[in-house]
Amino acid sequence: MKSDNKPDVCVVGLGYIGLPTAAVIARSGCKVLGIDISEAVVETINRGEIHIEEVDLDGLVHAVVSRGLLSASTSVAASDVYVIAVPTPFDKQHQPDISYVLAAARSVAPVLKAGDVVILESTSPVGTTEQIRDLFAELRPDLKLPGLTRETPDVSIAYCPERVLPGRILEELTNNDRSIGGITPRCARKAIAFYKLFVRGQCIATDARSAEMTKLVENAYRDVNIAFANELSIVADRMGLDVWEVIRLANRHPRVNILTPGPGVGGHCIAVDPWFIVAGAPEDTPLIRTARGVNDGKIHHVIARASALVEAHPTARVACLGLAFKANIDDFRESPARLVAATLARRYGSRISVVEPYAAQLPREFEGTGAVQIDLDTALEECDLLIALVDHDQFRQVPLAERAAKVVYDTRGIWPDQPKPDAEAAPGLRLAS
Ligand code: SAJ
Repeated sequence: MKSDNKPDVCVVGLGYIGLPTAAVIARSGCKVLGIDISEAVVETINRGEIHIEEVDLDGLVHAVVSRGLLSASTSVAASDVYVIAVPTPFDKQHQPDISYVLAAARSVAPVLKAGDVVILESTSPVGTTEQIRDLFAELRPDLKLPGLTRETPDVSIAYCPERVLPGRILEELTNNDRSIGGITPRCARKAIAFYKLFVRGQCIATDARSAEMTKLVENAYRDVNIAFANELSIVADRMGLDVWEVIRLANRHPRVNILTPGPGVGGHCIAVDPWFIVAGAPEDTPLIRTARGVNDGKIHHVIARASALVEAHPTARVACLGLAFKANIDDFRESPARLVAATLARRYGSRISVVEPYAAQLPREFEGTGAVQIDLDTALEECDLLIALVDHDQFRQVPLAERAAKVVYDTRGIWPDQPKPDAEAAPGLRLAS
C-alpha cells in the first residue's frame, strides 16, 4: 500500500459489474488496473471509452482514465486489493459453472503477497470463496491463508456480492448497503475497510458462505414473487379477469404487495441465480424450482395468446413493442420480449413489425423472417394489432386516442385505460396479460 493510504486495486473482469466498479473505485482516488480477456475491451477502455451501455458510465470512465486512475490490461499485475467480477453462467443441467472465477483466481495467485485482500463479487454458489482460498493454498504453499492457519494469515479473502440494478448501477454501487462475508472475521474487517473508500451505504460483516447465500436468496425471493404475479395473470386470463385490476385492489391491503406480471423474467440474474440454490439442495427446493418453471412458462403462454390473436385477425399488421429484458434499457440478453417477438416473426413473417427504440437493428434471429423494425409512430399509424412486451416509457406514454381503435395485447399492464374486450362500446380489444 502507498503512503497516501489508498490501495492499488486490480479488478478482474470488465463487464456490466466490473467496469462500473473499477470506475467508482478509481473515482475514490485509488489507482485501478482493470483486467479483461478481450483485447478489444482493453483497448476501448484505455481510450477512455466504454463497451457497454450504462447511465453516466461513459463520462466517469473517460474522467478516471484521463486522470490516470484507471487503465486496462489483459494481464494481472501486483496490487494491494483484487476484486473478481467475472461471469458465473450455468450449464444445460442448470449446474453453476465457476470456471471463470477459478481462472481469475489462478491469474491472481502468482502476484499475491502478504497484506493483500482478495474479494469475490461474482454471484457464486455457496462455498466458492473457500474454493478460491483452497486454490491459493495449492498454488502458493508459501502463504498463510485464512481458515488454514492458527497464525495471522498473510492474505484476507472475502465475498461481497454486488446488488446493483442495471440502469442505476453507479448510484446503487455507491449507496446500497453491502453484505461483506470474510472467510474469517478479520478478512471481513479488511474487506470492509476497502469498501468504505467508495461505498456510502452500510457495510455489514458476515461470513463468506452467508454472504454467498444472501446474494442468491435476494434474486430467488424476487423470482418467486414475480412467479406468483405471473401465475395470477394466467389464471386471470382463464377466468376472463383483468389481472391488473385484481392486483391493484389486493395491494391496497396493508400487508400485500404483489409484483408485476410480464412476459416472463429476463436478464442474467433473477432467471439464473435461483438455480444456484436448487443445485446446492435439489431435494429441498420445490418452491424455487417451480417458480422458475412458472416464469419460463409465462413466455410460452404469451406466445400462445399472441399467436391466437394474430391468427384471429388475418389481415391485421402486427407491431411487437419492445425487445429489451426490461424497461428503458438497451440490454436484450435473455429477454422474454425478444423470444416472443422472434417466435412470432418466424411464424408470421412480414406481418410482424418490431418497435425497439433502444436497438439500432433487429437481432440476428430475425434475419430472413421478413419481419422489419419500424418506429413507434409508424406502428401507431399502420398497425392494427399491438403486442406490448416491454414497459419502455415511450410506449407507456402513448395516449388512449392513438390506440383505442386497435387490438391490444398488453403483457405489462402499461395501458390500464385501454378498453376491455367485452366492453360493448369499445372498438378495441384488451386481453389481460
Ligand atoms: N420483472 C417482472 N415483474 C416485476 C419485476 C421484474 O416481470 O415485478 C422482470 C423484469 O421485466 C425483468 C426481470 O424481471 O425481465 C428482472 O428485472 P429486475 O429489474 O427486477 O432485476 P435485474 O435482473 O435487472 O437486477 C436484479 C436485481 N435484484 C433484485 O432486485 C433482487 C439487482 O438488484 C441485482 O443486483 C441484479 O439482479 C443482479 O446483478 O443480481
